[in-house]
Amino acid sequence: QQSRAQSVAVLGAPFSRGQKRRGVEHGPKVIRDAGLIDRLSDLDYSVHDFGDLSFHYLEKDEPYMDVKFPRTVGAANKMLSGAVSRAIGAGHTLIMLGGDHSLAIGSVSGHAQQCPDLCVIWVDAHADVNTPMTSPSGNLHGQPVAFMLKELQDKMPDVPGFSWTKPFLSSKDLVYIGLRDVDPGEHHILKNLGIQYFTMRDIDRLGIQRVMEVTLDHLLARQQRPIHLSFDIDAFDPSLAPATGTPVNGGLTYREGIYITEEIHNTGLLSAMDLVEVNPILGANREAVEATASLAVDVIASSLGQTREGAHGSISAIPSYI
Ligand code: Z70
Ligand code: MN
Ligand code: MN
Ligand code: MN
Repeated sequence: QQSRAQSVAVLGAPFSRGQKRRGVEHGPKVIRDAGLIDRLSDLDYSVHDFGDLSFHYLEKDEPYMDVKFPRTVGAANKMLSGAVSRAIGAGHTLIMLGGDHSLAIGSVSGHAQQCPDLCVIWVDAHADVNTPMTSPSGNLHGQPVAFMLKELQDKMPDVPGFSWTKPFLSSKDLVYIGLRDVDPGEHHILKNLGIQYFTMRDIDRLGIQRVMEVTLDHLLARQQRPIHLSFDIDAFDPSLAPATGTPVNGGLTYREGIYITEEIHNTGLLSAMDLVEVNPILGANREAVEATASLAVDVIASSLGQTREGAHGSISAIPSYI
């Protein structure tokens, strides 16, 4: 067990313009309502809840090529990037609550401003690496990784709203886990750049234990470095996480998901994480919404050191009758 950062910053990002379905902007509220802050405090962190950012939805924001709401998404991510950079610069481990996954552009870039040597673990049913030219939907939540990768720089047009950011991540410093809905253009990019990825089929073949071993070896064998975990709740099977915009059958089990986050915690290198795409409007009923939000809290708590075997951190917490 590695040392633990003493302080965690929680930052809500209630934003939905990276995709078409309303409701994902309420993600931060339902994740907080599921008890996030108390659960993190119970893990002996000092928790700094920075509240929610307030984003501006521009009235006039015409599509660029096929890209929807480019200036609105760009401005939101610029604001988020600054807030994430400041929180990490102040020494916190940062938890960003989305919101849709386009927010990872701001979150990861803000983290990279403070930690240029970071690596990224992207847990998702989707690869989110479409460029504006390959995107079948025009939705920016399917494109955030393309804005980050240095190797895609000459494939990226100048999308209005994004002049503040430059690609900062090498494709060898990224690993995907949980893929099962990859577009043709994305598959070409994954193969062409030699990106390390584990589909659900790979998890079936290798088991999650081996997947994590190879993931962490790939990213950390040559040097220890900060980890950014970008966790899309739709990586889980829809039976566990129904309240999300793009559920895809055959996802992670609860135990696979929690094993991923336990192993990341055990590196002692988690520096920031995103928990995105929880959409309470898309749950069939209150139980479906609460199950999804509660799962999100479990993922975050586990990433920060909650264990299934229990723990006895401080002697004073042990009852005297033992
Ligand atoms: C598709 C696209 C996506 C999340 C859907 C879907 C992307 N590849 N991401 N739901 N979270 O539109 O680019
Ligand atoms: Mn995603
Ligand atoms: Mn997804
Ligand atoms: Mn620990």
